[in-house]
Amino acid sequence: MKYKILKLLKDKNDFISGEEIGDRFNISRSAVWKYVEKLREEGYNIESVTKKGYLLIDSYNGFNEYEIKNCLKTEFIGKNILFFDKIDSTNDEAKRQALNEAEEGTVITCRNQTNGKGRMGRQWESETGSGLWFSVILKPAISVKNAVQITLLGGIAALRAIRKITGAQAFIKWPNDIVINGKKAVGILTEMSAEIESVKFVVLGIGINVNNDVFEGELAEKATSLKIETKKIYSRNLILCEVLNEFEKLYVKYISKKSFKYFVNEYEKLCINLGRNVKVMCKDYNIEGTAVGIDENGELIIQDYNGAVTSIYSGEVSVRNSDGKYI
Ligand code: BT5
Repeated sequence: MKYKILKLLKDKNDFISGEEIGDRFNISRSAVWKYVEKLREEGYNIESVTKKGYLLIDSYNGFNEYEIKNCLKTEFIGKNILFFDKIDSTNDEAKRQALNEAEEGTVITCRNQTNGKGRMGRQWESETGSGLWFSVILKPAISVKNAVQITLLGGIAALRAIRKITGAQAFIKWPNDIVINGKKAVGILTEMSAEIESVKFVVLGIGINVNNDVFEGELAEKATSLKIETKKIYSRNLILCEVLNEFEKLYVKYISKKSFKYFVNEYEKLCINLGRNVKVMCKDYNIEGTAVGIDENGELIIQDYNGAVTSIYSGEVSVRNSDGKYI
């Protein structure tokens, strides 16, 4: 019912009285008021004026399944959406759902993520009501070593969506960040369950700082949001739909071509690492050099200062920015 009232407010685009809404849906005026309160709690800015009724001022902070379904253009990604007001981690929930036979393309998202995860046990700060935290369950028939390519496709999809919606000069920092003006706005965490060599399922988790106003502590220096960078507020519904729309196109092509090589060109153009000095911390060793390309497996190609060329499959990368600082 509350979303029927929301639709009415949107369509009307002007004041509408509680009585008129009540008559339309055969509910009392006090029931209308309760539903309007619920919409406000979800972030909708609805004004009420005596004798005039209710007016929807803006919907930017409203984030829910109803709005997402309205703007999604995909065939299968996000057809099944599990929307939570609060959840520990959308990746953890996605893994639980996948183990419970959730279908491919299932999307888990939430308003509040209480235990957002980064890589290697790190934390992902998921402030209430301002960011977009979601995970997609995928069941690609790929080998374990290729699963990292899903992270790269997720990066391209998120980047395309962010550039299209915000116009921000965003870049991918291989392998799992998107940065704007040298600060991190997006983090991606891909996890999987595998049997010997082949993947059973992959969970692609993406965190986008959308309307955050400020970052504190250690994040003050290194994190940013779309709002901080562009001075505008964005609808998380719209950004989620756009990322999923883009991701489905990429994923369908990836599955049919069975290779990452068709994406290398675009990835290289979007990647901030290339041509820059980088320091990479891998599991057992560190490398410093110039990032010279992405190979057809999605690995980062580095030429060290002795001229030796190595490809890195995964690692912790710092890139030297134009001001000489590493980001
Ligand atoms: C990542 O890890 O960047 C992966 C983040 C993935 C988050 C999504 S949200 C939806 C899904 N559900 C989850 O539980 N996770 C995924 P990593 O490269 O390890 O970076 C983590 C580091 O980024 C932290 O140690 C902080 O320094 C920094 N960080 C934490 N929160 C941040 C934020 N909101 N914005 C920017 N940087 C952040």
